[in-house]
Amino acid sequence: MRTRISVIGAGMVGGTCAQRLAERGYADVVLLDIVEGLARGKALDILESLPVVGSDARVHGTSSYDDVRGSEVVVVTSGIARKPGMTREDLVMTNAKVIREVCENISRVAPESIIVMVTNPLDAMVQLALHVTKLDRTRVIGQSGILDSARLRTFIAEELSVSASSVNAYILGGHGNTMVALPRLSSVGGVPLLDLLSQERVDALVERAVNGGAEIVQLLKTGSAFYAPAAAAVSMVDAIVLDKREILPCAVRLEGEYGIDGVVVGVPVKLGAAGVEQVLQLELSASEKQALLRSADAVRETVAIMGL
Ligand code: NAI
Ligand code: 2OP
Repeated sequence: MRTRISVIGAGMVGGTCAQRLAERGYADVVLLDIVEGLARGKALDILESLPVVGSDARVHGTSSYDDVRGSEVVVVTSGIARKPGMTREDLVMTNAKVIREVCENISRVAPESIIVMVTNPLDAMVQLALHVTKLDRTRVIGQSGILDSARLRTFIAEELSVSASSVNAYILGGHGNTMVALPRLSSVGGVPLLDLLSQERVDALVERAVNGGAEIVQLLKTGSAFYAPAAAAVSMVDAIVLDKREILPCAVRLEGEYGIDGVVVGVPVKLGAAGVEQVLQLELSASEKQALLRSADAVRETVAIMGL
């Protein structure tokens, strides 16, 4: 039987995830939305693109969770996105209702799956998904740090006029204004970033990355970023389905690591066929550790709004 990956929510992020996954060709893709025509229409459009790009994946649009049955990975993108002036936290009550319903359905039809959460506010939604599905923390993982770090890598690469693939940069913490950039541990071609750029320039690039989502919301006006978020979520699916054991910054519930217990925040993990196979513990400075603790507190506050 071919591997099946389901994407819940056929909006901008979900549709783009489905397209990227289908083009890879390593699995069949189910795209589900409450708006049935939307999922079926996008799935059919993606399917008709595959002879051109040379993929034999099957792509199916649906509103029925029966089609999600047996999925190895389920990517959850359903819910509302930010409009100008909104924070990710403004989405909490509306999206909590959606995520509860979606996770109950995933538990019913695909209890063995690994869930990659994308819906915002990301860390709180991962925490809710863990609560509803009762799955182990290794199997419910959120996408945040890959995107945030990719934004920082992009800006560093532009500034230094080098390939972004030569730039290593990490952003950890919650996917909100308290996210924690680690310039001290960032490098370009193995050279420490702070040897190449002044602290002032680095601070400016970090600030742009932290506000990267809002910058795009301001430009688009009617929604939020989707190309880079979809690329980031699909890289997590790659790591799981292809058992890559890749070290990626992902949102995971910490159980004492970094002095944080019972809260979901972004940290580097080893991602493979079993989901999170290891939580890596970086040696943080006192101020970096403080910033991570502050970020965890901000996630705790958002989770408290849901009464968990
Ligand atoms: P969108 O509005 O384009 O798509 C959301 C889709 O979810 C819609 O098609 C809607 O019909 C569907 N939906 C709503 N309730 C549903 C339900 N109960 N069951 C199934 N489908 C349902 O929004 P977009 O741009 O795709 O963003 C989706 C979410 O992802 C938002 O919460 C956004 O904030 C978040 N996001 C998170 C990122 C991250 O890095 N973690 C990055 C980008 C977006
Ligand atoms: C972003 O960072 C909206 O969370 C989304 O673009």
